[in-house]
Amino acid sequence: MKSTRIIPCLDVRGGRVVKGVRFQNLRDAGCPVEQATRYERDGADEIVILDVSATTEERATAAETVASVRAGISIPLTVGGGVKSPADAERLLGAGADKVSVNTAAVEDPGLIDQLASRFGSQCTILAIDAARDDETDRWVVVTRSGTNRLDMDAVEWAREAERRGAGEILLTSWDRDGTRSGYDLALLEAVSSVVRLPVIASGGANEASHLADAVSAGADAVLAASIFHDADHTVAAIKQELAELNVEVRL
Ligand code: 0VR
Repeated sequence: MKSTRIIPCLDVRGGRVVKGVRFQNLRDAGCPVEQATRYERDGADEIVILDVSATTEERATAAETVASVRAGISIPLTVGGGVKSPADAERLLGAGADKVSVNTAAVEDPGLIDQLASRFGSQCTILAIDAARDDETDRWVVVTRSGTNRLDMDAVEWAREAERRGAGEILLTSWDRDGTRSGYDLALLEAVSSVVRLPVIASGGANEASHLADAVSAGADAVLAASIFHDADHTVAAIKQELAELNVEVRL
């Protein structure tokens, strides 16, 4: 049985790690290189860097941050945030990213997924979906632009379209759960992982090992977390040990 990947996420702005709740009230959460090297040492399987810069000057340092994190770790590195074109992806892959995630730009131009997959391969092409629960219509809708733009677009259908277009993985973030430490949106994970064959990375809401185990039971192939690792409440090693005790297959 394939082991579940534990993936710390560094939301980065202006060269610093930041963390908020539902993508708002971002506070400083340290140095990306220090965090990434510590996570690798503690047993992280992959690292995701998400450039959540709001302005162009904040974004300017993104490729430098990727290169400096790359120099410090050897585990797979995925980078996303503001990727709008194959040229953007090429710059990040050139700076040392193994995979690139696209979110808002792919919603606005779904053909970007096909272009990235055909140019760099599906294994480099991650579609990030930020999804918000819409109880009125009993579905999850896609949100973009860091959650400020709520679309009349079914998140489950979007995941299926991304698979058809050649995405290699789905990074599925619950906007409702992001930063709340209330657990992943398990119904969302089940809804998406039951209709795509792609690996699904659970994201948003993790607070303890049982949340990560629940996400795996709901169909996640990998679990991403930011808050719990940045605030050092839990080390990656301790979380992996607890997951093993919960009979979740992890690389120890
Ligand atoms: P927690 O583990 O709950 O902290 O969240 C993990 C994951 O959801 C976040 O690190 C990441 O997806 C948040 N994303 C965005 C953002 C953060 C700030 C601004 C924008 C965005 O657009 O995804």
